[in-house]
Amino acid sequence: MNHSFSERLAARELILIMTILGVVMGTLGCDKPDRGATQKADMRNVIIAAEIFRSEKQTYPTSLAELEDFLQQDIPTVDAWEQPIRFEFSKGGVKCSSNGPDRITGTPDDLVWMTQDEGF
Ligand SMILES: [Ca+2]
Repeated sequence: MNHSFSERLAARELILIMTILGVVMGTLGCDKPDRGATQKADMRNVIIAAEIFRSEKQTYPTSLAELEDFLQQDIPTVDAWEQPIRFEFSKGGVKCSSNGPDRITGTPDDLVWMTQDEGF
């Protein structure tokens, strides 16, 4: 699927606006979402970024470094509970997961986000 330059630009601008709003709201303390909501938003943004990467390059990123280079910014690798976020990259998609509030893998509170073309 090819997107016009303006569509790609609009998607990038949307991510930039979402990021700026998150930083501003966090800095001002005017929004104190629970850790789970913040974590879900962060992981969703990684998946959105992976989809934009694919729309431009016709393939998913194959590493965190490749996605960070594309975004020209670092991606958080620790979740809201200070545990490592797991990233899985394949030609068929990207998946990121967190152990959730209990910090234990494979329990019902785990958070998982993945691209539409799972490929796992
Ligand atoms: Ca868990």
